[in-house]
Amino acid sequence: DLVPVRRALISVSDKSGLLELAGALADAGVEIVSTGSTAQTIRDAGYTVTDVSSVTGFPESLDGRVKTLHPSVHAGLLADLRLESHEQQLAELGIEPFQLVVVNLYPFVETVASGADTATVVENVDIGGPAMVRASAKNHPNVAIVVSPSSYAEVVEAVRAGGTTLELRKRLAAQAFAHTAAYDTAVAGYFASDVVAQATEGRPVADGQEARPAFAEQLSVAAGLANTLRYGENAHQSAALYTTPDGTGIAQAAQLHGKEMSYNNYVDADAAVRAAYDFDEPAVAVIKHANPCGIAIAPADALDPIAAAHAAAHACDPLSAFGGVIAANRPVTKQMAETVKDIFTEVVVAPAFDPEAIEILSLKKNIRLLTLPTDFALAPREIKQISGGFLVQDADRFTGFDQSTWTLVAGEPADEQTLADLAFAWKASRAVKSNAILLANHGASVGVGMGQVNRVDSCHLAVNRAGERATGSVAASDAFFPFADGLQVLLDAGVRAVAQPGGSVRDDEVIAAAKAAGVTMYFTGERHFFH
Ligand code: 93A
Repeated sequence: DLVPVRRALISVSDKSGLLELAGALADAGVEIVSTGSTAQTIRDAGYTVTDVSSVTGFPESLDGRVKTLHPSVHAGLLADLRLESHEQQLAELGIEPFQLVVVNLYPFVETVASGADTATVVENVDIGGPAMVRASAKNHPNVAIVVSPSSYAEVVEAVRAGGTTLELRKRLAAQAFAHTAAYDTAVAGYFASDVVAQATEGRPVADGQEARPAFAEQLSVAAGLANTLRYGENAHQSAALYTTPDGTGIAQAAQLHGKEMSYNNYVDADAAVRAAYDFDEPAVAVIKHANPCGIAIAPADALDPIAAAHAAAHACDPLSAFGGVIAANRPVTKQMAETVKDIFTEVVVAPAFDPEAIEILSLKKNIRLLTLPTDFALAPREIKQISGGFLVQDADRFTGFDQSTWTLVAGEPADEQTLADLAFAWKASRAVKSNAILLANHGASVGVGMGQVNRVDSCHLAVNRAGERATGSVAASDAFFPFADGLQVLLDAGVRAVAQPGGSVRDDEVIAAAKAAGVTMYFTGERHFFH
């Protein structure tokens, strides 16, 4: 099964290692056939090369769109010389077979990542290259197909040793098909993301300039920008982190100190940032299992605002904060570090750390310290995998939050402090997994009910967590109360005001319950499910 190499076809966009390869093939007496700039590069280095146009008898045309797409090339790639009939037909047609094909494709992924316009991106969809790659890979009993400069050395060695083995050609064919599959996935993602953008924004996407998270995701998979993680959610699951080439965010946050980030660390740090970074005021979120066990903003008169916000967030549920992940949207101060150092904490993420804070926290060997600027580029869309595909949606953000659009549906209009607390609770509830009920007072959560499959249980959970602090607190619900029962749990606990989207068919019953308790209730008109 050894195939000696007499004739090679080389057509590469990435010219790294090309001259060493061409030199080695020339030395081994191999005839080299090549396309435009590949041929030029080889010729300039002093090696003999045959232009593909002299093989096809057809000029490279249409700005290079038609170079190798010709029977004289493809019959030479596809002929199975184990068959007498193929050998005979090639002879009749006057076509010489190839035994080695070296192709790498137009740099599609890199062109998109560079922010090029649509026309340039489309021009970088390689057609002739993948056709040669697939033809040669299909015909691996006769042809060795090389798609990466990292394979040149091995192939040259085989050529020198008398030919390529079937084992090598099969391995190269597998790489080749994987390569064209990844390439087409990136191309498909690029086109599909326009469709997604149009569907989610209700307007056509101009010029391919939209951000493309779905595409970026696929790009990074295609480009292999992956970091292997120690394991996944559990020790028996292998895992990796893929970063998007054009993005910033928790996946790219700089680590100042501590052990390697784990899969769960990333998930929780992402949730923590989602919770804390949306606030304009100094804010801290403490996260466990992607849910907040406390969120707080600093009181206006705090001397050390971020330390005060942390203390308040921690106080919400100190028991759950053990082993948590903390996000702060202001630099971590010495005072905050002094408190955090005594609480077992997995990760702290903040825009910066004061030098004393780093000094204090780095005494803890295991705590991971990450920096992420507050103006990091938020992914405009979110992707969730389901079996057989994935779902894409616009990210849920508080853009242009405007409390004056709320409707008072029960009780007296809230005073300024209550309105501020309701605004805080409402924003904070967005970071809580549904069904979410968040009780707050003075800019800090005092009880959080999360992730329950009915709203009544979430109300009980929030009230139980808050204990005595439920009395006089305000409540936010991420979605409407379908019945009055959940709200009644909050009213019985002494909640003084409630914000919820409204929109239930039983809104009248819910409003009546609030009125009966003399409690203020606003409809926000917007739901913030988070799963
Ligand atoms: O535009 S193409 O899709 N049409 C072709 O017929 C064709 N043949 C080779 N692109 C084609 N190629 C690609 O050109 C190869 O995949 C390679 O990436 C590139 C090499 O061109 P040059 O040698 O001119 O740099």
